Amino acid sequence: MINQADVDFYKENGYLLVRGVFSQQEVGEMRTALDGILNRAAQSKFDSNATWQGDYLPPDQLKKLVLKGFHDVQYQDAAFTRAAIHANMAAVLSQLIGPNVQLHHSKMLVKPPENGAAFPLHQDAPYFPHATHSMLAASVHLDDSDMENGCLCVIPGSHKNGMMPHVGRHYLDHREYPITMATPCPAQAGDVLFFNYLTIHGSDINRSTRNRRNVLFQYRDPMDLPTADVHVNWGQGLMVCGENPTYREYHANYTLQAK
Ligand SMILES: O=C(O)CCC(=O)C(=O)O
Repeated sequence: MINQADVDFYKENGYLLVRGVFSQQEVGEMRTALDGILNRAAQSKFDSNATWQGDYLPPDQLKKLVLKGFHDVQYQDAAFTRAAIHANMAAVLSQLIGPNVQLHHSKMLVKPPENGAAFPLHQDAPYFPHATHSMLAASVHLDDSDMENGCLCVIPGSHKNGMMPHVGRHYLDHREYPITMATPCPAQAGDVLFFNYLTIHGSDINRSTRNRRNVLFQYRDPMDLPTADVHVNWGQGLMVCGENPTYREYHANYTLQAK
């Protein structure tokens, strides 16, 4: 899927867009699976709007925004289990992370038309810091995305600067790091944007009449251990066949123990 020049690009820039990782048929299956999760969540007590709160937008604008941001989609539908371990994904991951790759968690990021939520620029590392920074996100595009419908944007090379102070662990100071300073990464359905968890990234509001549906998988080298007892999730509960008939949240109850 990728060559040494791509690996070098990732190392230098902290991100890599890989085209056509998933076929249009596979994208279709994931869209259907995602609709199923949205429907089951809507009928449960766990339905919610996951739009990031904060001072990065005026309150009247922020309150109109919607994000369906449910976690661990592989617990809900086996289409995402297949995606998480897809041969093309594995081929890229083993070149970017190494021969051993472990799923840390996943989430769906559905920005509905016209009022789909924004993500102010941030790193993912403060949410789940690890010792050797092997962690990366693989954001699978289920729709064509561009600046109009809030595509992902990155600051190339920013992963080299280590972990930075975030406002309440959420995002960087938006006055110093406006979304406009990042490089847009437009992509097509089936493409995957890989970016290191230290790479500064974010996305703008979906102002278009189109959906912007992404599913993001976080992976790491299993030898890269967490340095804080946060977001601990060893990947238990994978759906291997069929669907989870009721929408329910699952949380691992692990604590870190020093040996
Ligand atoms: O999908 C997006 O637009 C951004 C998602 C993101 O930055 C995150 O979940 O950390």
